Amino acid sequence: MSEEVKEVSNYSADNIQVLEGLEAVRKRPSMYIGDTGPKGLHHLVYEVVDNSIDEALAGYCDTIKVIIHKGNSITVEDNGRGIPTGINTKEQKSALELVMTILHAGGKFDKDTYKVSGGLHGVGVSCVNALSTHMITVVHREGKIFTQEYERGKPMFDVKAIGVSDRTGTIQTFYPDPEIFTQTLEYKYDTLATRLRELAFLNKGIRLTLTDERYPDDNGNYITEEFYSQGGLKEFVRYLDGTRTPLIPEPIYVEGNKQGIPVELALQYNDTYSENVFSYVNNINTIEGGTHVAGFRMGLTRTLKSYADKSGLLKNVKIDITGDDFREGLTAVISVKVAEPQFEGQTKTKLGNSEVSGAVNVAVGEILSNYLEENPKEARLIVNKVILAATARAAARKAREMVQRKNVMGGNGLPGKLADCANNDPAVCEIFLVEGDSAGGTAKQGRNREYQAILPLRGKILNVEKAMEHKIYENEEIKNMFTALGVSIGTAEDDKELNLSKLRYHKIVIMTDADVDGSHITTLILTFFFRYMKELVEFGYVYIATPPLYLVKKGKEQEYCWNEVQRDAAIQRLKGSGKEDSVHVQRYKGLGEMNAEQLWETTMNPETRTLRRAGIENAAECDHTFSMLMGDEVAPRRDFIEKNAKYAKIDV
Ligand code: 0RA
Repeated sequence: MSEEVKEVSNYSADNIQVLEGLEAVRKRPSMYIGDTGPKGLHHLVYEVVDNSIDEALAGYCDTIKVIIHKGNSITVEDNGRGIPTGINTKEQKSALELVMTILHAGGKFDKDTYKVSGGLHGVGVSCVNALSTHMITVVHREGKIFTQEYERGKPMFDVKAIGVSDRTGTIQTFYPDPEIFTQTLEYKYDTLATRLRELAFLNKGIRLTLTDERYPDDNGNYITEEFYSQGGLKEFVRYLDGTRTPLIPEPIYVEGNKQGIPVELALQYNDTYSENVFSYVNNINTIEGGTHVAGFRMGLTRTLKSYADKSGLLKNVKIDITGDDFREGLTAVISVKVAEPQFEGQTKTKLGNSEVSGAVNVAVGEILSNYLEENPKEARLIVNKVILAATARAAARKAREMVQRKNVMGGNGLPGKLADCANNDPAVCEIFLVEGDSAGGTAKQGRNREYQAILPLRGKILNVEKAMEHKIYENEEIKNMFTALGVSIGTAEDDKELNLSKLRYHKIVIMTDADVDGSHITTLILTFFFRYMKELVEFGYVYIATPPLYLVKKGKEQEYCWNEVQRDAAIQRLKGSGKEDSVHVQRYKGLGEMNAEQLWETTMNPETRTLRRAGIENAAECDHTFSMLMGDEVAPRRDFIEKNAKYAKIDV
């Protein structure tokens, strides 16, 4: 939260200027909800849900329903006590009206509630009200139904009773304002579902449902899902690991209050080599980590090290074991609730409160040392895994040094397969990673060689989810990618930091066939970037090309189509009054079926192409997806590909 927001709230505490408060939100919405793009739009929902979560955490609510209506308005309904509707004597207004029309009003009417939820910006429901053309609040409370409605944050009438009720709860419906959300008003089901699923894991026992009324099926039924977790973070860890093979039967789990700080954490080791530690403070994903993560690492290293020493398992081990080695193949989630969190860092998602470190350190130490004492068989599995990690690390360092050395050689060290571009300003340069030599050839002919480079990749690239680190640095295609991109990795023991200062292209475009094999290869390459060059994805350098699926032709007229709807429309258009059989439809099975000119025109020319940018919207969900796509089980992968097939009529 920025300082300025705080000022507004302190100011309004003793001198409430309702309209001015909400006008400020409308004037500078990004200051309150981050941005006015899709992120900010979805943030409105989280803001309202957070209030209901708070009511649930206070112990008064166990069900929260979210509905996406036709036209992209949203309803959030809970079965809590209902926002108080009585008249606040000081302001001579209904408490409900104050909550809905004053920045940060929520907490002031209920000082006893330990407010632990609250989204990243934690600005309250009045902001949602300010940024909606219309908002309707309905409260069931004290045997009655109360309501009030608003237009762009301004009450349309005083709070009024409109009926009797035998339940309690709050129902909020809002219509995001197109004057504010100019980019899009469209809610993404999956985005909301992912956040509600996450909230369910983080707040066990709360039932969250999502219903989408926009696209009923043929029988008029809506898509609806319920998110509920009894096991909390233990189930979250299981979910994240998806189809990875666990090392010990059950995640190690602890929930408790340490030094006055509620700490919940779960951890499991699996048969991969990557570390996946996710952390939350007050239900907010702390992407940049912070004191709670530091405490976790200290506690883990300290406890495992001392157990390993004591148990004699390290007797014949000559190499040093580092902190990293204790976290290879580790999946963990840490969730703490902090009364006054200090968020630092670039994205304000790094916890700064020093007192939290000790609390988590103690919590993980206690649970882990008990576990190791009571489960010697599992303890041995874990320690042996750590020793293996330390051994492999030595090999990996050697392999990394090889890649590094090759990079240092400069210009002539570039891979032979790379058709480089003439320009050497990374900001304008693009590299296409193309599946197969033949498509690579077409792309070389079709490209603009001034600023477009082509790197053909041979067949399936290594599945980095399943390979040990040194194998990855020894893989030919991967080495080629590192050298072509000009990216290197630190070779110091504990420094695997990516060096992007010599990155040679600011657009890295994955270009594969529009079929199942192609999307699998895209996923493999994305997995590699996600695991080994995450920053490239985070900085938005990675793109996916979208080659067309069809060419519809009649005489000299022709249209490219990317899906069946476009194809059928094109057929209709070209058919015109003429005979249908004069229209010819070609289905592109792969990039290789296009000639150089066609590939340029449809897929590579910046004027006409569509690139999809790869992004990490939600790191935890991303991890789950990758583990599932790259894991051993075939069925979930097939389901996912079928569900997400960008290309209809995919041949699975
Ligand atoms: C303050 C006091 C009380 C309830 C709430 C806030 C409340 C707020 C929201 C927002 C969404 N759902 C909510 N449910 C409850 C109740 C005080 C009392 O009844 O004694």
